[in-house]
Amino acid sequence: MSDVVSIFGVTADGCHGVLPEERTYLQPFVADIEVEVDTRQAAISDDVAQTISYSDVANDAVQVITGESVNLIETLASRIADRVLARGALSVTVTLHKPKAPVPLPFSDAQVRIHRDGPLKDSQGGLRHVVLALGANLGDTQGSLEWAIGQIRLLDVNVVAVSSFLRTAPVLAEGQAPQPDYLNAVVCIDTALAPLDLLAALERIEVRGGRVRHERWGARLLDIDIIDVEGVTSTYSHLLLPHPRAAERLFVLEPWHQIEPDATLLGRPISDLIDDLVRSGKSL
Ligand code: PH2
Ligand code: MG
Ligand code: MG
Repeated sequence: MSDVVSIFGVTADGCHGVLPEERTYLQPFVADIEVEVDTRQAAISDDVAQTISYSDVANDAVQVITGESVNLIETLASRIADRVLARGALSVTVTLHKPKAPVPLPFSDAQVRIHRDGPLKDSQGGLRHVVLALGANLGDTQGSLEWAIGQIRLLDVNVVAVSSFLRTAPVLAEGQAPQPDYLNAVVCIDTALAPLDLLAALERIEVRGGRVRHERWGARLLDIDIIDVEGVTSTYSHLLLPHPRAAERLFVLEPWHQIEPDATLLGRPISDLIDDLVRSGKSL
C-alpha cells in the first residue's frame, strides 16, 4: 500500500520541555503527519468515512500538543501516532517540530521524526493467536487441504490445532450456478508474523495450490481465509478482521468449535452463534 494522506504544519502552543521553566509558558509546536491508508474505496464512493480525514488527524495533533505537559517531543510524537493508528491507519509518520526550543545557540528547528506501524503491519513483538479457515471444492479436496496444512506448518507459525475435514454444501450467492460440495477445515496457529505478512504467505500457498481467482465465491481448488487475529480489528479492505462473514458460516464455526469449544468471535461465544444459525436454519 502506498497511499498517503498528509497534513503539514499543524501548529499549536503547549507547555512541554525538560527545563522546569518550559512548564510555565506556552511555546509553539508544529506537527507534520503522514498517514498510510488505502484510499481506493473512498475514491470510488467519494466518501470521507472510507478514508482518514486530514482534519481529524490535525485535531489529534492539537489535542496532544495542548494537552498534558510532558518532557519530550518524542512523547508528543508517539501520542499523536497512537491516536492516528486508532483511526485505522496502516502506518503513520509523525514529525514534531519545536522551533522555539530554548537552545542558547542559533538554530532553525528542533524536531523528531517517528514511524509506527499499525497492528496489521506489526507483530507488536509477541505471538498472537490466529484462526484460519480452509476450503476446497474442486479436484482432490482432501489432498489439497492436507497439502495446504503441511505448507502452513512450514511458515513461522506454531500450529496449535487442526479440525477434522467436514463435507459441507456450498453456500452461494443468489443466482450462482451450482457447485460441488466443499471440504472445510479450521486451523489455529500462534504466530509473530504481522497479519499482512501472514496473508501474503497464505496467498502464495493458495497460488501454488492451484488457486485461480476468477468469480467471487467461485468453485476453487484451495481457499485459505484469516478468520480472526487475537486483539486486532481491521476495516482495511484487503484484510477485514474479524472475517465479516465468519459469524454466519457454519462451515467455519463448526470445525472451529470442534477444536476450540470456548472460543469467542466479536465477544460472543461461537457456540451461541452456532445455536442461532442452526435454530434459524439459515446457513447450511
Ligand atoms: N467458501 C466460499 C463460499 N461458499 N461454502 C462452503 N460450504 N464452504 C466454503 O468454504 C465456502 C462456501 C467462499 O470462500
Ligand atoms: Mg473464503
Ligand atoms: Mg479467501
